[in-house]
Amino acid sequence: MKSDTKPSVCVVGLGYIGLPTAAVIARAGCTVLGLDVTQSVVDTINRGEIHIEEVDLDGLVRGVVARGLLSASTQVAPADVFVIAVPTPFDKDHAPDISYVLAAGRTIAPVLKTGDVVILESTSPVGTTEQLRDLIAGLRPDLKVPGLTHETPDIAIAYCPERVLPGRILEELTNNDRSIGGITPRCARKALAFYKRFVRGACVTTDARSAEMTKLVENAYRDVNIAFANELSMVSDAMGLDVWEVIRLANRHPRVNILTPGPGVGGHCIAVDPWFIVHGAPDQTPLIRTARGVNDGKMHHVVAKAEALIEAHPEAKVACLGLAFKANIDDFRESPARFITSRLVRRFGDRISVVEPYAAELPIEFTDTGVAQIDIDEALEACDIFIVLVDHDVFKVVPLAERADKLVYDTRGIWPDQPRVVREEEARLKLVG
Ligand code: SAJ
Repeated sequence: MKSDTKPSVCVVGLGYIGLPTAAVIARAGCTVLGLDVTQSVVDTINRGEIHIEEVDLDGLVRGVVARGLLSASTQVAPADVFVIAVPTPFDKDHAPDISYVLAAGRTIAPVLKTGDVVILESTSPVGTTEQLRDLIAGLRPDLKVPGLTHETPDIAIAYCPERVLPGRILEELTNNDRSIGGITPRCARKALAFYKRFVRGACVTTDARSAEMTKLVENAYRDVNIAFANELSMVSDAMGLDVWEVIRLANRHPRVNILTPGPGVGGHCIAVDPWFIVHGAPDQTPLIRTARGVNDGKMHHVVAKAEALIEAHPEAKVACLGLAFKANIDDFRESPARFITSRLVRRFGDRISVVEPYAAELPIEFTDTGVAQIDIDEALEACDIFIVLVDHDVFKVVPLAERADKLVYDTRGIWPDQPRVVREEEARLKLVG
């Protein structure tokens, strides 16, 4: 592939990362084939539509499909660059599952040709890119692969994780710095040349294993720091302190930046990726493992505290605010709010109503429970107890005048002006030591 021509690209996996990535690469003028195993996903994209929610993605996909720069298929075809963005879940023992990555390798191996670049983007345990390389070497003994030949390899293989935030994916795909880890420095250079076509952030080259670990470290760092905030919130409950006040004051220190307590850690990244490190070095990761335990334990703390509050007011109607795993998005995967609400519904039935503006309907576990999905105004009319589980903007803007008489358990600190009467209530309920 000569450097002045735009490479043809095949993006394997059209999910939350793959589809935006394919669309951004197409917008840069490359011809992109999106590959997915699900025919309905392929058909949706070929209609210029999308199957996931992400700000501005619909307009971008419609445009690049209309211009013939992006198309989707279940069948692989030759390309100059292959970007693998498939899921890497973990199993019940928190062991990473790279079967989708290896399946993608088996899919593209037959069509690889001299000069091609293979880039793995999926969050992966350290050493996965080398396993992908070995798989390709086994399937294509005719190709000289990097790291296994003393001659110039026929193809380049690299690892380049994304670090985008849902809700800001298109902006961050372009502007975030990226780590580009080559199996060899030549591989890193080939991948760098590709990313420079659409990435404005700094593209920092390194080796594949360091790039794999970088991604895991970024998310483990965040999980440990969220765990510190969550532990503070549980300590403050035990001591009858206002954790929001304590954090607000502590963060005025020039070198202290305590994150925000919540009802636990959701999503398929922060709650998952640290386990990849723990699984790789089980005896050297007590802190990372413990942080996971603190964040998962916070969900149970919230359930217990909410149950005590609700039990103490048998006549009260309860509104659970939010089911999403974080603010202002419609992603409910691994959501602490969803877990907590389902536990409260199991205990209190239709005394519980759910306010989730980003859900067209309640998730399946609420079917046949008699639980109503209402909006915030209906909740303010009908409910006495508010369990705030997600910091959606639409909840934040409720003025004190409309909620002053409510009993509020605010796990997100969205209403710092809520009267302290609730604190005394907690003392009466023996929620505080
Ligand atoms: N959370 C808190 N308190 C905080 C921050 C977050 O309770 O102070 C909770 C959130 O409510 C949510 C969970 O943690 O339940 C994760 O939220 P998040 O804002 O950390 O974000 P994700 O999972 O959407 O995105 C993270 C980001 N990683 C980092 O910030 C280091 C993003 O940059 C990554 O690309 C993404 O993981 C990923 O895909 O790996």
